[in-house]
Amino acid sequence: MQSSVKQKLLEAFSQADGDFVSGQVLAEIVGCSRTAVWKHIETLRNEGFQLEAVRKKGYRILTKPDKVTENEVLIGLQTNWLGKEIVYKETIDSTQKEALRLAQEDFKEGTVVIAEEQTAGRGRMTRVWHSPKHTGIWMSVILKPPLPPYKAPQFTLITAVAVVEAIMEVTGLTPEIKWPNDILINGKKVTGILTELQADADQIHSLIIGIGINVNQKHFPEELEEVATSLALETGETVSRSRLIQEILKNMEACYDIYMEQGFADIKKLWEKYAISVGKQITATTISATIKGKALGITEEGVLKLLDEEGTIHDIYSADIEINKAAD
Ligand code: BT5
Repeated sequence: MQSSVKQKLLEAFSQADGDFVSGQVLAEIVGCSRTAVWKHIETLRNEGFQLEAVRKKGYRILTKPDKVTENEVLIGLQTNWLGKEIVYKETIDSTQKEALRLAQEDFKEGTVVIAEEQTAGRGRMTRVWHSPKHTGIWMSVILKPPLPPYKAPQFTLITAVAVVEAIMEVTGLTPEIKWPNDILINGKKVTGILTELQADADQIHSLIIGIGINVNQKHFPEELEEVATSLALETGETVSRSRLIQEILKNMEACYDIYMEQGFADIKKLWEKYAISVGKQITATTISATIKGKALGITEEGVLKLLDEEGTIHDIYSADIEINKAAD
């Protein structure tokens, strides 16, 4: 649909202020047939508008889609530098890829790439991140902290704290963090974080922090049904994605500033407060081994300390963890 047609239709609905507009009137406004109007209405529905059609009355708008466009996020954003530049894409392969490209092009620290839909959203390693349109937050934040690369994992933890607090603020839910990069509600994954970096041996050039949040999905593909949830499923209400993005960016900026000024200690305390795995019996699956034991906590560098049954303490840098049923 041409954008001028869309604009005319939306203007007509906006003027009707929730009342019906007949197909005939819409056809005249747009300058097309009534059949063409019906097709345009279908297109709007596919874009997320809820439109009611009643015979002899016409069409009326029930809800507009919850948008995450640049303006929607910028208006009301309470940050000093984070998210002041938003790159919005209706559809993209992966916001990580785009952010990585922009970081190489010298886009400023704090630039955020947001997409309505990802066709090749990715998780860690080569895993797929399910990112359907109109329902989730799929975004990547470019940071350029002047730090050595071994500090990068801390940013996953900083981000997790910022996201948990934003979800609490916006929905009243109490999410929990599963080390290193999952946020769960009632044991199901609502958010995944992916931290990627460009660096040389001594210094980070840029950190690309990907955040994927299931916000308003009502269903998941079969393979995710048991393990994934959304904020809407947990609250029973639709949640504003732009408001949540604003809250995340505000928290992330605050956490980042605290971290750069005072180090990791305060963020670590918050992280431990929200983490479910600390003190529990877990199984950690790394690339090379599966280790069972008690999660003792995280180090200043964000490394998980795991005490196995023989009394050996392992440093886990990256793994998938499972909390064992017989947790103590
Ligand atoms: C993650 O990986 O959890 C990191 C996900 C990061 C996604 C964001 S979205 C914006 C940015 N652009 C991208 O392309 N990516 C980032 P990992 O821990 O490896 O978990 C991946 C696993 O989570 C998959 O193998 C599935 O089992 C599961 N999964 C996939 N999509 C999901 C979803 N929407 N909700 C919950 N679980 C999902």
